[in-house]
Amino acid sequence: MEQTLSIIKPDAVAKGVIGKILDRFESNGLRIAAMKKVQLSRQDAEAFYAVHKARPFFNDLVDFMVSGPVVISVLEGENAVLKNRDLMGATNPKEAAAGTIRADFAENIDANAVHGSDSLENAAIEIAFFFSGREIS
Ligand code: IDP
Ligand code: MG
Repeated sequence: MEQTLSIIKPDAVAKGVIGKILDRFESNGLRIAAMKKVQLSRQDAEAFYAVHKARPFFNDLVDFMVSGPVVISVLEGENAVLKNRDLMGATNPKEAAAGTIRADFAENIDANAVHGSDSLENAAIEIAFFFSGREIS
């Protein structure tokens, strides 16, 4: 059993597709072990995406992530990290495979509907960033 961190980004929350995206997880063997809807502060977003600090898109990414509320969840299941990445599709929705969350719900690489941890190691770091142990069950 693995756990991974998912964020439904501001574009998807604003579109009203929280339920449709959560259904993709639950219908594909990923259990929701924790969940909350949050308005991130700039400080939160900068710290969460610190690995991308040197990238040219960092400021746009932070602006976007604080542009509205997000839904953050811990997903649990077999191969949860990779399974979530498969369900999400490619970073650029234009390259995302048919039937993936990004192909179905995202507009462009800036507003691409979801975040998912990219490794088991980063999943543990990202889960601890947003949730205390007693919030996960
Ligand atoms: P991921 O979300 O698929 O793991 P990362 O490379 O970790 O993709 O990038 C984090 C986020 O930064 C992406 O989801 C996307 O919103 C944004 N991003 C990545 N590359 C670009 C880019 O080339 N232009 C604009 N935004 C980007
Ligand atoms: Mg990433």
